[in-house]
Amino acid sequence: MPSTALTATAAFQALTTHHREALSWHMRDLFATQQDRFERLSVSAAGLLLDYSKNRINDTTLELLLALARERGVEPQRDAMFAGDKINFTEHRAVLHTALRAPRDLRLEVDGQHIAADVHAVLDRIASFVERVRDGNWVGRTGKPITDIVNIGIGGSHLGPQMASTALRSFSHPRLNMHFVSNVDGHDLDAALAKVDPETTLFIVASKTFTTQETMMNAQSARNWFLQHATEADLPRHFVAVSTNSEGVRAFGIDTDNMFPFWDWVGGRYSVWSSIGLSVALAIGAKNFGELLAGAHAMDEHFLHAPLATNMPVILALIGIWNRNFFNSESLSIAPYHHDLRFFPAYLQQLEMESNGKRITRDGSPIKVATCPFIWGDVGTNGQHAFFQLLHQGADITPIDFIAVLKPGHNLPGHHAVLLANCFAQSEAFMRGKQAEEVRADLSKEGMSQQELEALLPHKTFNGNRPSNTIVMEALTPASLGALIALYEHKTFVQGVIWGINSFDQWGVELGKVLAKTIQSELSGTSVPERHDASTNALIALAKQALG
Ligand code: G6Q
Repeated sequence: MPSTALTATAAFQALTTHHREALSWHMRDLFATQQDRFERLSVSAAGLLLDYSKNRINDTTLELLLALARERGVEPQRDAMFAGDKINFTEHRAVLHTALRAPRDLRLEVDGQHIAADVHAVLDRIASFVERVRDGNWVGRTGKPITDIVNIGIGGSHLGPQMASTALRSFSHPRLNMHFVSNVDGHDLDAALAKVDPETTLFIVASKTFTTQETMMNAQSARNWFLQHATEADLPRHFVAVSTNSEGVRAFGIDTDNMFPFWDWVGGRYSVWSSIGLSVALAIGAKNFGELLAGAHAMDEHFLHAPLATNMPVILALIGIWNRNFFNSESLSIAPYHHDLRFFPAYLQQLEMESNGKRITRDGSPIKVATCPFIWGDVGTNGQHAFFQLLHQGADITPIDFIAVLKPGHNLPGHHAVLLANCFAQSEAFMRGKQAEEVRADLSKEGMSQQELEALLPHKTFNGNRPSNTIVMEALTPASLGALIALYEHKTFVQGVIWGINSFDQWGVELGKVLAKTIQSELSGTSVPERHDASTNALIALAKQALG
């Protein structure tokens, strides 16, 4: 593990010098002078293609970035993660989401636990449960098959299941409607309960710790709602749990026979591959869930064995470092051109921002450079009619990851070609821009007066030179989605290694879990709290008055 500060490394310093030169480049010229730029600056792996040619890079940039990856120890740290070393040292935990999608014959033992045997024993249990629900043999209390699944969980126990179930909608069982309840705001659960029938609904209480306030409250309220229509004896047919905490599950009143376990070496935001993915498996079936795991495993194998120079997660990470630490891009926009991927930006928001939203390095000292950019975005083409204006002409330069799917999952003629045309046209426009001469020519054709033309010119000119990556897949399938998620997981890991931070703890989230407790007790008490500032006291008083 490197102990040198990132900024003191030879590679970082060389990149700083090189960046001064890069400031004068325009990507239009780079494309004009390098005919094989796409061939040179694209890579394929696990059914995905990454086109990173529309970035402000040349061969030297890549060489220097790869040298940085080597100097920071990406390869040995990657190997340590896969081998089960306790790289999450602030929580004394191994980080083994890759083992969740490894084949049965993986030989890996951690703390005396034969990892693959345990993983596959749970996967087998999930498969048999899932098939019983899907084929109608698991019935509700009145003998009717299950029609609705309500996943109750938050954060890592919600975003992955919701994103993946939605993404794989066209693989879903036609009888099963999926619902996802996360927010402690009762409107969330209320809206879901309004849509379901207690006779045919299965609730999954998904919580690694089984202590998370929001999930426990929602689960309790769902249980109370259910018991208005049924008896305690009916609970086992309608409530199952996913957790690492069997005591908590039992105390809540769910039989541990109906609990699907996982392990402390699975981080919440990396847990969709574990039992936390139960709702996904119910939606798409055990075989397709296996395909999702296989797609991720294919990306794992690529990440583990491909040379750094052709290693897709490594390259995606290094491009991000170049944009963040040298061009100072504060955010990264994610633009999936597929409606079923609409929750993917939010999923990545947690994956990257919770993993790398840190400013203290592994040796406890503050980092001297920026770390994770803000991750945000929305599906194309919707974003084009809203925030893309800023991406084209705003004062900040925001890199974009476009995600394009070549074949649609529907039969509506015409739509998909229009969708893809928009995706490719946008990345081209961000790269090329529109030069003053082109604008002038267009406006002259319209017969505009010279004076008006000159006044309009700066507004209609686009500098371009705005970077983007395009990730392309043939079709949105369980396997390609698995590979896509794993790509970003490993990208996140590589960036964490380069920044020298622990990507696998989340003390800010833990803080959030306790912060509200003081005010909550004050809200339910009788006296007006006085220990806060005037603003907070007044807000509490308002809420107390309203809540009665
Ligand atoms: C994920 C985070 C966080 C977590 C939720 C839910 O990496 O730790 O988002 O997943 O707070 O936690 P539980 O699953 O324990 O309810």
